[in-house]
Amino acid sequence: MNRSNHNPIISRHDIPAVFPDLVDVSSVFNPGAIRHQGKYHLLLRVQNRGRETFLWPAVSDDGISFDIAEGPVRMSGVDTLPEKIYHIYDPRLTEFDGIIYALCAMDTDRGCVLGLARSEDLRSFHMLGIVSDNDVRNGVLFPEKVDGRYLRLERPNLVALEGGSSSGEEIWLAESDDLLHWRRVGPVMSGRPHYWDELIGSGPPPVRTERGWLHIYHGVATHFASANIYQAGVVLLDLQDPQKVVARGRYNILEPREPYELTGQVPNVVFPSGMIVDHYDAAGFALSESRVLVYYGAADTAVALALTTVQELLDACCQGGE
Ligand code: BMA
Repeated sequence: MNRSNHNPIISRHDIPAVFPDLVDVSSVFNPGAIRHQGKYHLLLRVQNRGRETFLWPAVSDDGISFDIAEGPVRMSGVDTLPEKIYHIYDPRLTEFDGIIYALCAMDTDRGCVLGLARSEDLRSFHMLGIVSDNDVRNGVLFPEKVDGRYLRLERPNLVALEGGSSSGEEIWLAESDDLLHWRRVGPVMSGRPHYWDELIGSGPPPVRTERGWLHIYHGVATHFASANIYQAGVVLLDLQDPQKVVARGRYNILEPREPYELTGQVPNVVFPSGMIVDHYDAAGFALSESRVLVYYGAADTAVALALTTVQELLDACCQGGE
């Protein structure tokens, strides 16, 4: 993928001050992304100096230059949840019938769970509830039903990282009839010990192409002495049976190299969380020559953009692949 010349496209200086909670914020990263009514929308993860988390909308005509909203989103429904929610973050955005759904990670006293919020305008959200078991992160909805069921990918956090946080080495498929109650179907893919993607988790929601579901994920190399390295890679899943991997690239497609990726709150991190394909055909398949915009968190500090095409991503799935 090619980095935008404007990177990082959004940094903490771009977030307007909102008194008293959000003045001189610490970071903005891991955005959800969606094209809605002809505009490119991001839902940014912003942290203030209290290390509290806010979701913050931004909108653009070209996908590169964003207008940041005056303030964070309004989120109703959180106070009525049965437990304390410390942070709502890393939203992945999907639209069904004009409603935008944000599937988010939420930190609770029993670990990280997935929360599902809905919005009609990307400014006000309503939290529908906790929609996963304990210790799950990186949930992404498929953009349409398959065999009459909603599907999602999710990542159980079964691996404890040094320093206390948890991660995982498997991405699972789950299904639902109503978006609220989910059943696990089975594992889709595992990390590859010793290589670039030892631990893995979904990036943005999968995209439908004629060759399969195109899916960008992140991989963590843990075998370096001082720091984990977060990179991005790509996999193709079967259209009818997304539990089946059709092709998986052997190489990462983006790794931390630029100063804004190497240095920050968490060094050595590129974390893809949003992906927008400009053009689809009449049947809803992403066109192979279409531009693709991939939004990622850089070092858990800023938002960056990488550009590619559907065809280049498909090619990358097969490069040296299985
Ligand atoms: C993951 C998540 C992400 C974060 C990444 C790098 O486990 O916590 O939110 O961007 O680590 O720190």
